[in-house]
This record gives sequence, C-alpha cells and structure tokens, in this order.
Amino acid sequence: MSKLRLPQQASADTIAAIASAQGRGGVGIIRISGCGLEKIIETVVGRTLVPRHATLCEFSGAQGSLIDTGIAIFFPSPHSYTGEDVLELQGHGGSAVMQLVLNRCLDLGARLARPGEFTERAFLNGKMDLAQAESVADLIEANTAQAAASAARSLRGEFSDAIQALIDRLIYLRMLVEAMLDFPEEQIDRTDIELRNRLLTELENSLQATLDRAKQGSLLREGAHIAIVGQPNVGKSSLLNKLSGEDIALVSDIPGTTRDVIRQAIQINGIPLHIMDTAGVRETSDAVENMGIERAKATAHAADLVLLMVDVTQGDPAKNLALLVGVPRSARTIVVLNKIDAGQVTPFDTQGIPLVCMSVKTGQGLDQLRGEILKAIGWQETESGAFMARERHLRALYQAQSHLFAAAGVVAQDELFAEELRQTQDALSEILGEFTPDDLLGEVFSRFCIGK
Ligand SMILES: Nc1nc2c(ncn2[C@@H]2O[C@H](COP(=O)(O)OP(=O)(O)OP(=O)(O)O)[C@@H](O)[C@H]2O)c(=O)[nH]1
Ligand SMILES: [Mg+2]
Repeated sequence: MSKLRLPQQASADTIAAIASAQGRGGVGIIRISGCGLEKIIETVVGRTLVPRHATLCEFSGAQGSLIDTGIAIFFPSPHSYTGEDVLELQGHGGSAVMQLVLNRCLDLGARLARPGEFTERAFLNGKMDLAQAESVADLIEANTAQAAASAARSLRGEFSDAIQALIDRLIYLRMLVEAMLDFPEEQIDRTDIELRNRLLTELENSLQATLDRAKQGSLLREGAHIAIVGQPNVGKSSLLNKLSGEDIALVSDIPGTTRDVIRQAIQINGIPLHIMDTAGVRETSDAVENMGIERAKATAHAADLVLLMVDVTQGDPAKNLALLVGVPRSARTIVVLNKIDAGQVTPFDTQGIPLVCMSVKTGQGLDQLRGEILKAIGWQETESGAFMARERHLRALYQAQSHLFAAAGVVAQDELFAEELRQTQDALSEILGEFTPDDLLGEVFSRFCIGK
C-alpha cells in the first residue's frame, strides 16, 4: 500500500527519457529526474545553472564532442514536476540528436524511465494526488476540446477538491458519532438523530452532484459504441457517411451492399462516438451475406446504443422491431425512420422506443437524431463542467454511495452508523490514492507514455 509521502530525494535513482513526441519536431526535450544530476549538468551542459532559468548552452558528448546547442533548465527539489531535482534539456527535435543526448545521460548514470515514472514520482512525493496524476494522461490523450478541458480541470484539482470536501464533511459527521461511542452512558436523543440525518442528506446530495459530473467526464473519455442496424437498403451506410462527413461506406440501391461491419470514430458535441455500420438483416441463402448478418447481430448485441433504421417507403415499419430480438435491454435503442423525403410517415407503436423521423438525403431530422443520441447515452451539459473520471473513480463513487445509503438505515445505531461512514470515507480516499494497492499504481502509470 502506498500513502502520500514527503519528497524522498535521497532514495531516488536518476531517470531520463525523451519527453517530447517521437519523430521530428522543431524542439525536442529530454527530462532527467533524481539525485546525482550534478555530474550530468557538469559533463553535458558544462555550465552552472541558475535554478529555473533558461540557459543557452552546448550539449557535449563523450570527449567533449558537440551534440547540439540548446536550452538547459534546472529545477531543484522540491519545486519541480517530480518533487526531485529535475533537469530539462531542450534541443533540436530530431530523433538522432535526441537519442544522442539521452544516451549521454544514460552513460553518466541515469537509467531509462518507465512509462509514467515521472508522474508516479510526483504522486509518491506528494506533488499531486492519484486522480490528478491520472488526469495528466487523460489530458495528453484527449481527442476533443471538451475532453481536454475536463482533464485540465481534474489536473488543477477540481475533482480532487470535490472529493476532499466530501471527505471533510464525512470526518465531521464521524467525529460526532465517534464521540458518542466514547461515552456509551450518554443516550442518543432526537436532536442528535436530526443532525445526523441533515448532515447525511447534505452528503448524499453533494456525492450525487459529484457523481453526475464524473459520469459526464467518463463519457467524454470513453465515448460510446453505436450500432446502425436494419433491413437492407434502408440507408444505414448513408447515415454513417452523413454522420462522419466522409464517404466511408459504399452506398447503392442494391440490397445487401454492406457485408462487413464498418467502423468510424466521430464526435458529437465533443463526445467521442464509435459508429458501426452493419449488413442489412434479411433471410438469404448467400453464405457470405449470412456471415455479415451474424456480425451485424453480434455488433448490435455489444453496442451501448442501437439505431434501428427503418425505411418509410418499405412496408410496415412496426415489423422492423422484430430485428431487436436478442439485443440486450441494457443497450438503448432509437428507431430512425428514414427517407421521409420519399414517403409518408404512418404512425406506429414503437413500444416506448424514441423515434426520429429523418431524411439522410436532405439532412432533415439529422440534428434531432444527434440530440437523441446524446440523450440516450446519458450526456447532460453540466453547468460547472465535467470531471475527467475513469471507471475506477465511478466504481469508488458508487461504492461510497451505497455505504452512505446503508448508513441512512442505521442512523440511531452508533457502531453500525460509524462503520458505514468509515467505509464511505475509505471508498472516497481510494480515488485520491491515499491508500492504494501498489498493483493499482502499477496499472495506472504503466498506461502513460514514456517521458511523462
Ligand atoms: N430518397 C432517399 N434515399 C435514400 C435516403 N437514404 C439513403 N437513400 C438511398 O437508399 C439506398 C440504400 O442506401 P444504403 O445507405 O446503401 O443502404 P443500407 O441500409 O446501407 O443498405 P445495405 O448495405 O444493403 O444493408 C441508396 O440508393 C441511397 O442513396 C434518404 O434519406 N432518402
Ligand atoms: Mg450498407
């Protein structure tokens, strides 16, 4: 188990990595962290560095040969990213030149950093909590402006502060209850119960608000998988092309055009969505088409959301609902009635499934479909913005919520009440990484890129 620690400069070996992206770039950065930077500064930079000042210098190789001219910045502990002594060497961003500078640092005693090791050290040295450390990776990986904004908020500590505020309130409530446990002769009275209930309700509301923002962040991070299914020729591939704004899937008036699942990543309001166009489902003796139809069914089965596409010009729309047989109830569905430019919409019972009438050809109803998709996957614009939350955070928040719920059932039983509150606090503390199994830390940081 790891607990936030104070900087432990003396025990850390020196790690080095290319921190800038691979390939060619205007500038490349080598980052080195740990003890023993003096030798690298002396040998590679050859100058005394004023803390946190950019110094133009020549980076030297073995026997003093010139590798590059660049900028060196020294951040002495504890005022650095990792909390240790950190040296940044900014040179020309070519892969050969970067590798030469890195190799020189490795020759002088540094070792190559593991993925995420700089941030792991920042966490272990108390520079940031675990939720903030995770948001570093999320910010780097963010593909949309909204995802980046919510990761930046989490990195600044907004998510952690919300969790800490919940923990502080819990501690106050636990203090009240545990004081009673210390004096068993004191009888709990009605005002105590009222106070406990009031504080519990406040806690429940704040936890719910945090959970709502975290769920939105999780959507921004993970997105959703959406399958377009329906009979042949209803316009599924046309819809994929329309939503993505690209001519990706073949479209023709020959039923059975699409055979395989065609995947495309798009975004609506910054939410990453993975759209899957599938083969039209029908009875056929064509073996290859049947394979495609099986894939279509499996895709619908695994999706978070199914767009059941129906052609207004083709027979009884209600019959299409039979295609949903086998799709699990957890997958949400929208019936998309297409080609309203070419036929009359006859009202039919969608069995409670939301219905969008549209024309892929003219674009009519497309914005309504986008809105229904966002609604179906649970996206709500929160005024205060989403927290970039991960599955692990959501699990912990749900766990905290269930203990808080259990606490509400035992308000008058001091010991049980205290125990539920303790477990609520433990679940929340796990988000910040206060008591975190080491294998979880390994899992979190191994997904980072090298040099971060
Ligand atoms: N009038 C009209 N035609 C459309 C519309 N959407 C698609 N089509 C036409 O319908 C035909 C079939 O379109 P596709 O997108 O290939 O249909 P599909 O559902 O992918 O068909 P399969 O791949 O065979 O299952 C094409 O000729 C399209 O141009 C629409 O909104 N209005
Ligand atoms: Mg198709």
